Amino acid sequence: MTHRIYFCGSIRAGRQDAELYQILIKKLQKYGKVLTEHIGLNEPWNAPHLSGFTLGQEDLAKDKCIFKTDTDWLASADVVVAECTQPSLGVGFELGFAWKLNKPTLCLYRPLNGTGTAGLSAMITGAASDSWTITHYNEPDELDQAFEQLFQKLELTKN
Ligand code: 6IA
Repeated sequence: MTHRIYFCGSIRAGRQDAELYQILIKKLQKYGKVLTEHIGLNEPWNAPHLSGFTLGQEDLAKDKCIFKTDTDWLASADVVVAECTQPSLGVGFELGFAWKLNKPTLCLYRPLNGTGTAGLSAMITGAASDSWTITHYNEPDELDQAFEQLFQKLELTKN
């Protein structure tokens, strides 16, 4: 079955992990359609549906467009996967939105990344439940099993 996967990662909050996002998105594409594939691009603003945007630009009309597209995609997603290491308001917002909609969610965090934060927000770890998983890792290949489990569980709940 092809799942609709919403991947979250930092954009305006910093693009340090862009290459990692790309690797994770490739792994997720084995299981279905990643709606937010642009997050892994070196220049997401060059994605067809985003062309015309620039990183530092604040343009209310364009931001409203992004908000509408992303919240519609989130509502239609079967599962949400968020790389939470680079703290991002947008990712935090998306996770709150996903939580309210009871979306199966996997939050990924690299404790040894050196961003200088004191750890993952209590608002993310404290939401842990059967359908809200937090996985710590250091290298992307460590996630293969977590992804396999996530999608196996999703298959079971869908059938
Ligand atoms: O606060 P942040 O920008 O770091 O928020 C990143 C999260 O919000 C991502 O998971 C995205 O799904 C969503 N998001 C934030 N900005 C955009 C965006 N901007 N386009 C699509 N999704 C976004 C377009 C302009 C940008 C490429 C410069």
